[in-house]
Amino acid sequence: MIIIGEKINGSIPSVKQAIERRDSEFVHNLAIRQADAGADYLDVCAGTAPDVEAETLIWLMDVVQKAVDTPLCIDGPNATTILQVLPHAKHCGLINSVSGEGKKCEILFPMIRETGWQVIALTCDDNGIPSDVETRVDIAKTLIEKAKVYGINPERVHIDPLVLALPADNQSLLKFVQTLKAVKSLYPTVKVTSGLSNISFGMPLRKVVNQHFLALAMYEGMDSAIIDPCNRDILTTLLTTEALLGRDRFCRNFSNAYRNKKIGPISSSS
Ligand code: THG
Repeated sequence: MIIIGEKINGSIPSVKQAIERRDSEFVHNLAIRQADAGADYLDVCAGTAPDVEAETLIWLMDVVQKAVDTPLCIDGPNATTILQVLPHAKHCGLINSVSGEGKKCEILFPMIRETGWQVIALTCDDNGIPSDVETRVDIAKTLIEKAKVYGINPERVHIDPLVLALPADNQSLLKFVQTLKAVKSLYPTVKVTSGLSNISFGMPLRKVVNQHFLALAMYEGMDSAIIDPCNRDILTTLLTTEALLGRDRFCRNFSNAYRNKKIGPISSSS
């Protein structure tokens, strides 16, 4: 499972404050903690007004890259901003994101043609976020084909089917799974990703719902997820599910994480 650490995001109040104060120690610690917890990529999202987004992202990227060698996942709503900050990345990472909206693909794809950059592609377009599977798969198809035109192979694309909140759409997980399966049957090497928090919006016990979403989505073939790897419960679900799916030989990761007190209930001994 490819882990994208979500914690360096200006929409989280403590991070917003750290950004405003240019508190590099706070961001540095978030980077170290997520990398130690096993993050493969670190999401960086400024969450500021567009006019200061690029300079904020560049500051975040510099702080993170001084702290760890983990590649970045550059998260922002604005394709031209992402384009502007890309040269500040030490390693090729993930672009978060393109979609069928406006000219995002046309702005970003030419720049990552012959590079190792990967890209998250959201299944929405100028008509918004579709709630049906068919339109999502159509948009995914369009985005993957567009990427191919620029020499970006499907394995460099992570499709994010944009999960809706379960109270708003009772079939939300099922539609996510159907989209995943349809996209993968068309493009076996494409990756499917998701954030965890949308599914539980408006529900009690959000973290429990998120954990179960993660386990089910992993079982159905989700390749990467945007999560808080420092959250003990989430990491417990993730490593348990990996072991159950036969992806952890001798359950070594699971056992090591337990021995190092990274997973499991805080007070229990079994
Ligand atoms: N898809 C894509 N990108 C995304 C999302 C997505 N980027 C933003 C978001 N969704 C994923 N990032 C976050 C970041 C923080 C939180 C939720 C999603 C959050 N954090 C709490 C905190 O840190 O205080 C709690 C974290 C926890 O302990 O679980 O809520 O869907 N492509």
